[in-house]
Amino acid sequence: MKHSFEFESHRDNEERVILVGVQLGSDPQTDAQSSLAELERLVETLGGKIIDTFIQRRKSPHPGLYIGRGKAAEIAAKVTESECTLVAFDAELTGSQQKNLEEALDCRVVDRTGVILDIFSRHARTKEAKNQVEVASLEYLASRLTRRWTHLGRQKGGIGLRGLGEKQIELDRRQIRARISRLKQELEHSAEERAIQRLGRDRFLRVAIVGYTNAGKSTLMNHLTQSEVYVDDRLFATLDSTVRIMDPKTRPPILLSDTVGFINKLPHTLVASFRSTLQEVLEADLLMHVVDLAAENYMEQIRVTKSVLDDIGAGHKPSILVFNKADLVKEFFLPKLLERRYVDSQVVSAYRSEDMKRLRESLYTYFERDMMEMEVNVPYTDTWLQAQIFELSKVLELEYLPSGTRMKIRIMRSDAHTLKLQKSE
Ligand SMILES: Nc1nc2c(ncn2[C@@H]2O[C@H](COP(=O)(O)OP(=O)(O)OP(=O)(O)O)[C@@H](O)[C@H]2O)c(=O)[nH]1
Ligand SMILES: [Mg+2]
Repeated sequence: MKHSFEFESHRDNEERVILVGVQLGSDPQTDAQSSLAELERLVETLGGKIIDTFIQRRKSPHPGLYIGRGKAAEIAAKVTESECTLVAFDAELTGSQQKNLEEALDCRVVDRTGVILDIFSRHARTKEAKNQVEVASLEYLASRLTRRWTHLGRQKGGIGLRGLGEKQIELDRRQIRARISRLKQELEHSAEERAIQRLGRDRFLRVAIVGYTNAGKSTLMNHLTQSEVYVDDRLFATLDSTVRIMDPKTRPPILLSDTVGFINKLPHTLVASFRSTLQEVLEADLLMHVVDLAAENYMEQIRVTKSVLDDIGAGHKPSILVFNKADLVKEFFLPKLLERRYVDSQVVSAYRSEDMKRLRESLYTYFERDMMEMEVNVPYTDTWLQAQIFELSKVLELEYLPSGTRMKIRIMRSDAHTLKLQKSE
């Protein structure tokens, strides 16, 4: 009986993973425990089974092994005893640290960046997202090309970019560089296409939904726009940016864009290669920063999101904070408290239609501050201007006079300026 149970739990391809976290004295801001819990979710997203967890407190990383020798020996014993197939470090390891650890532990080793890159490469759907992830992954692998995967590779398709690694193992650095530059050229091309698409949306008001992974960005996007963007309770469900109109009736129309989620220690190569997707964020008129109120460390998630926004140059953008998943919160006083404490914030549940209505209204009110009321007289011959006015402004009154159409409108100041509208007498 025991034998068959053992057989069941050792399915082919199932990674049996030991997690290792290090609380560094030099970095008291991040709490190793919650960071490790997050790595656990990341590894589980990849189908790994966690069999044990280790945490070590150190002043600074050991140059050769990251962790201390004693700790390494302790983990090595556990690896053998538990038939572990992968040790995942909640850290960014150098290529040589990773190699030394694999020797010391006699087991494959992956770091946090490798895990995140693996999730991204599995979740990428469009050609552009796939290329972006491949560039980031190749850059990561280029610095750690060794033969260790052939030596330790007993299973296929495990965690940590092995698919890509095995494919690339025969390639030398020069070939990798060549592939990276070809991919970058393709990405350049996609970026140009994106820029052209954006041009067409130039006059619309643009809100970019940003926030930590799994905060509910896609769900909010769906409920605010009544559309169907892919939602999943897994990390990094969305890797492409999607743009939708919030309510076809408002003038000017408000566009929402959903984009890739952020995470603590988001690999820099990823941020760099997702630059064109993140361009949507840079060009938005307003950021809607979504926070998962049900996450224990939501304050930390706010901090991380802000620092990624700073990194990509969007730190100065006007933003509103949307605390989501209020339906999961038991403290009934919390919503009031948060809304009072943070200016321009709102506590919602994406599942409550009254909350979505209120959020839509506050987005609209936000832009109303920059709108003005004016009366214009448009000659009947100027059909282009008339069309623009109908597209971009809310027409309050309309009267056909011999000299043209007299309109009372509400319009964004900037649009009135670009259309060179003049108040009629
Ligand atoms: N209870 C509750 N669950 C929510 C709410 N909003 C979203 N969720 C759930 O949270 C999970 C993540 O939602 P997504 O919309 O995929 O999150 P995301 O921010 O787009 O995540 P990534 O694309 O991975 O960055 C899903 O299981 C949703 O159903 C909410 O208001 N209340
Ligand atoms: Mg999403």
